[in-house]
Amino acid sequence: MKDPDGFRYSAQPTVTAQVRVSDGKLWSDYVTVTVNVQNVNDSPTDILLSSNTIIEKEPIGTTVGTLSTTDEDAGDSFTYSW
Ligand SMILES: [Ca+2]
Repeated sequence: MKDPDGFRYSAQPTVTAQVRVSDGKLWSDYVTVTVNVQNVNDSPTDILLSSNTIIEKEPIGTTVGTLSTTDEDAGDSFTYSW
């Protein structure tokens, strides 16, 4: 069984399909099968900076803004580097 768009837990955690089997002579009735899609970690998709302006001559260590991240996995925590 293949999903043409790829299985995505966030879009559809279970996939249901109608399946019919043949012995080459006769077809059986349709049966419904359900596939449970297991969630895996996804990469963060965006980084936002709440403010990008600072007044000149502010002391070293002054906060310019706060970074936040978009990630579809609830509860993930993030580290930033540059
Ligand atoms: Ca993630």
